[in-house]
Formats: sequence, structure tokens, C-alpha cells
Amino acid sequence: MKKPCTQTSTSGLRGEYEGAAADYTVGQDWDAYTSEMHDRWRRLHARQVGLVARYACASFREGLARLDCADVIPRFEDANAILGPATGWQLVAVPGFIPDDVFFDHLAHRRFPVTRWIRDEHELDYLVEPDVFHDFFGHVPMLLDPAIADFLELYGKAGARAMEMDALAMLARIYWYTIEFGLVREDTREGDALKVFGAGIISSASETVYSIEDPDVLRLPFDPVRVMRTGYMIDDFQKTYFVLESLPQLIDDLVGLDFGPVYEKWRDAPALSAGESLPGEHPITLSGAPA
Ligand code: HBI
Ligand code: FE
Repeated sequence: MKKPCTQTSTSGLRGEYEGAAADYTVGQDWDAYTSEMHDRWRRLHARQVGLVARYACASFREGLARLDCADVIPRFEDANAILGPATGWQLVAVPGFIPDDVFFDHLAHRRFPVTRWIRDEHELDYLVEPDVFHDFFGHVPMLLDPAIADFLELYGKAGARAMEMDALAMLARIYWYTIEFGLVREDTREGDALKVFGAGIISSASETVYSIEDPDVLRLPFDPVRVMRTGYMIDDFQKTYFVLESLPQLIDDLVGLDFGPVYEKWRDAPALSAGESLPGEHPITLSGAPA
């Protein structure tokens, strides 16, 4: 999965934007999905669900089970009936990638934009923009986790200031290295293990295995300022992943952080390159024990 980090126009983007509301929402138009599309969803789901059992964190596994979406492309309204009472989130259908300010505003109001179209048959392994499989399968299970639910609202609320301060790239790295490509430490029967919670990883079969198993990848303890300074890969597997001690660490580390001075200090410095480690850093060497 790759995507541009600061989108300002929808021209050239995949998806049907005609008829979208001012906030870029559309109807899901569930009846327009063909049986081929539902079958494609079913195969994508079946392939990932085996990997989820072994590699995904407990919140993801439990969230996915509650959504019960193995057979057909899920109806967003059915998911909303589960999400609302659980964490107050609601899904809104969008045509695809939407402008940053609109995206932030939805998150700030606990609305998660989900792309309505599904990838083509020749894109089962790889696609450039988020589709309904990435957005729903990857992100929605985590919206049932209270820490992630609160964190995403906080992130949405931080957007306006980051844009005003010309520091969107720094804030976007937080999203990228957590919500999209985050790892988390988890207690298992076999002891401490590394697990996946990021949607960009868990919606990709090969990156799921790579992020946990590859011996040459850099896995660093999550530190918000370090993350905001670190560039990322948009068209290849990540070279660095950041590891949370637990999902609530996201809130604990970010709720009291004043982003303004951090932006001012680092905004004009060149980003650390993906895969670069700094003197004195201690990479995490935990393995991904079987669930
Ligand atoms: N739009 N549909 C969609 N999905 C995203 O993940 C998304 C977006 N617009 C902007 C955006 N992400 C990011 O660039 C912001 O988090 C900065
Ligand atoms: Fe995503």
C-alpha cells in the first residue's frame, strides 16, 4: 500500500467523486457490488485471516471476529451498529482518497472514511490507493479498541494546527508509523511477542510476515518525536517499524505532548531516512511467538 501524504486535489485519483457531498461522503451503494466483487473480498479475507491468527494483536483479532465479515463486502451500516455502542465511531463511505483537511475533520468527529470500491483481480497483492479491503479489513477492527478509538480522534484534532504550522508531513508520520504500520508488544502464553496492529501491514499478506519475521528490519521503541522525524517508504515495505509497549501508550505519550515546539524544532531539518538508526538506539529483538 502506498499513498501520497499531502493530497490537495482529487483529480487523477481513482474512484467516482461525482455526486459526493461537500465532506466527500457518498452512499456505499452496496447493491452495486457484483458477485465477482464479493467473491474477491471473500478470497482476500480468507487469505489474511490465517495470518491474522498468528501475527495480529489481540485487539485486531477480537475486532475482526466481532465484525463477522468473511463472506461478502460488509455493509457499513451493519458495522456502524457494532461500532456505535462500542466506541462511538461511525463509518462514512468515500469515493477514495480525500483532501487532508476533510480527512482530519472526519476523524476529529469519530467518523472513519472508508473507500467504497474494491481492487481489481490483478491487484490482489498490491495496490497504490486504499480500497474497501484495506480500509475496512485493515482499519475497522481497530476502531473497536478504546485506545485506538481515542487516539484517532486526537489525531484528527491535531490536523488543523499541523497544517497551519506547515508541519503536516511530521504529523502524518505519526499516523503512518502507528495506524498504518504499527507493531505492539503483547503478552502471550509463550511470553512477550511482537504483534501487528497497523492496517497497511495487516491488509498485505507479504508485509505481515516480513514486518515480524525479517531479521534485517529495524524495529525501534515507539517515541513520538523520533517518529515525527523519520521518513517512510511509500512504494516498498518499510525499513523501520516502531513498537508500542501497549496500545494505550499511544494516548499516554501523545495526549500531553505539545506538538507546536516539536514542529518548530524539527520542521526544517531533513528527515531521518527510513532504516537509519541513531547512536545509542536499541532495536527490539523480540520474536513473533505463535498466538
Ligand atoms: N483519505 N480516504 C483517505 N484515506 C486516508 O488514509 C487519507 C485520506 N486523505 C489524507 C490522508 N489519509 C493523510 O494524508 C492524512 O493522514 C495526513
Ligand atoms: Fe489506511
